[in-house]
Amino acid sequence: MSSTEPRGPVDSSRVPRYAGPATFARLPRLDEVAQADVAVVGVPFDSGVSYRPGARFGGNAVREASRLLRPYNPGQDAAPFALVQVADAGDVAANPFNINEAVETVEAAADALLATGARLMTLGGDHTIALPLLRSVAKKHGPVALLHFDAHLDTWDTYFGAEYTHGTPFRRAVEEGILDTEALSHVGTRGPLYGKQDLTDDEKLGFGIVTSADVMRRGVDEVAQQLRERIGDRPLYVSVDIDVLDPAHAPGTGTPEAGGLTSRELLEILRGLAGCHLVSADVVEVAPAYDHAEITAVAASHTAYELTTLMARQIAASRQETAQ
Ligand SMILES: [Mn+2]
Repeated sequence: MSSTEPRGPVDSSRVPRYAGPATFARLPRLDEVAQADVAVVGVPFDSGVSYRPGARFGGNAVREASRLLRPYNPGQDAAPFALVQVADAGDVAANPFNINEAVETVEAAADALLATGARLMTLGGDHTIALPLLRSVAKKHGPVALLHFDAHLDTWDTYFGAEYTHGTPFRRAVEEGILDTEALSHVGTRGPLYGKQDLTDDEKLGFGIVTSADVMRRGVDEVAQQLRERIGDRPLYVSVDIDVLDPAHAPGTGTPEAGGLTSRELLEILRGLAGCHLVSADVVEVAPAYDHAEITAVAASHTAYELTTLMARQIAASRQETAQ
């Protein structure tokens, strides 16, 4: 094997999938490869939650569930770990007692990983961490398009006077000018709000909303097509709060809402984003203490797999273009 060939997952025909260390998809660690094109990084931080805590354990639960992933993705007709080097970058050590310091730590860690040329596939952690991740990505790419899968808007102003919480990252991001306000979408939104003003405020920030009911009525292909048109060729960040899924598909999360997407709908919409310039992504809010039979962690691991595949395909395609 030449040094330029990606090092893939542990061979499951030799070592059973339940054996050995639980890196994401049984891939090598970042320190075992020369360079990674996609770095899977955990952020075990949940001090920004407003209801049930526990997402600090999400990243490792997703890694454990990701043992079941196989190297070929038929949904996208691609073998992502053969196309590019994907590696597990371990966890960011964020201060659980100081949110502002944790936000700075996550931003610095993301800066360091992006500087190596890798794109980030981040496993949360609560949704607070999307803000420092977006800051870092915007330093590299300028303001990015955002596709935000979530039951909630996460554009509230403050909670108990705190500006950095898991319900506020995207308001802060718009205020900081790190999002391209021509291409902001929430998908899967539902559930009761504090008032109609929440929706008006969100619209003023520039967001379009595809509700959970819209997905049901229009279908995944039409929704994906509309999202692709809105995103165009802009650099895109995708943030997936696992509570976008119905509690039947993701019980292990901090702020569940009835009437959500099925995991099949979410995965299919993501596959429909092929061709977009996905520069980094996160999957957050997996709280394993409320999970059953790894339902949520399995859904999250497949979500991260689809996102990783999208990045791998896009990187490989742009390399082929450059080579020609
Ligand atoms: Mn959220």
